[in-house]
Amino acid sequence: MLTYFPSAQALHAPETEFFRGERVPCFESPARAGFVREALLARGLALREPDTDSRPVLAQVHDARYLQFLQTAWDQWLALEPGNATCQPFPSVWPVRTLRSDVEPLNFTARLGLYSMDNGSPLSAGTWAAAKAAADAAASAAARLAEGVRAVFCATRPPGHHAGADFMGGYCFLNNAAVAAQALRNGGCGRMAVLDVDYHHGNGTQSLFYHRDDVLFVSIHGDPRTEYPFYLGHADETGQGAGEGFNLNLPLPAGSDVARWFDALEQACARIDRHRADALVVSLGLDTYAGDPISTFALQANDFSRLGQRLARLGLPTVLVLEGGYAAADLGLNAVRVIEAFDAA
Ligand code: OKP
Ligand code: ZN
Repeated sequence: MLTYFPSAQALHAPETEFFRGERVPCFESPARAGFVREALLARGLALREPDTDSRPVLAQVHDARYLQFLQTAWDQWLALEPGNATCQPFPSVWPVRTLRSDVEPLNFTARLGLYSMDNGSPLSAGTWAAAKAAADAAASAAARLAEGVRAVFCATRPPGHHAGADFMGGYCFLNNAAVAAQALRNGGCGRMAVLDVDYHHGNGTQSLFYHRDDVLFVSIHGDPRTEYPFYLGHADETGQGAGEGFNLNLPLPAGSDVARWFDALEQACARIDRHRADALVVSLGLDTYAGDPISTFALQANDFSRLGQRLARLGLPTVLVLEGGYAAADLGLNAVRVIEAFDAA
């Protein structure tokens, strides 16, 4: 499978995140990409650098003031105090209900909170460069599909599916899957489907397409009543306005077994078939793996082959975009299982 692997991913390398009240090494690390790279190269897959500037599509997906903030955030942080080069900014205040988000505060931490859904998306010096490169990979993949390529894998980080029009969250900054879907729409696909199989609900992607009938969003994930991102991803979220009926959430209880997960995948595929999409974008989170340190589903190695085979059977031009997956040492092999089974089917 044609695969994009932006070397700029390594530039996003914050050291720590908050976990159970403590600062711990980031789960979402360059090491993840290293294992993916090794596994892909070991299978003889060529890795490409992105070749398409995602800027025009980013301007369709994200708000201008958020893009401006994200691109300059690290420099703003350094401008406060040179010593900030060796520490990480975290938001500590958010404009929740009754507070205003239309006025951009002058205070940096207040701006960071305005553009964040949580304190779990640490920034580093190269965050913009890495996130932009991942979005460029998504735009590049869409361009290849427009040329007739059947399937493309974006082996990218940071992930994107929690990022909305004007906020970062859950290790995500730019919504790569939404960039791929929108770029495909721009390229002439009338109807798109996005299938999100990450353990966590893709709240950003859902919100970006919630009012639209041209991009169907389907997600299988841990029930948000107990699992991140908590505030979106319930079964009764079906879309709004023109988008009514074009959002399908399939939340599963934490700890659900493999059979239940594949039952949900069948429901998801049935809905995608009915949409008669011209192309498919898969938010390929691999944190449904039994060995994942922050998730509770139980997929085994061979289940990722089964997933790849089922995705291929949808019979659609497909962009697969890497999202989560934190059992880093097994991440590469699990990704390879999905894409090799897809190719073989
Ligand atoms: C991102 B993706 C606490 C760890 C949990 C939220 C999980 C983000 C998952 N700092 N943070 O969907 O794989
Ligand atoms: Zn996830």
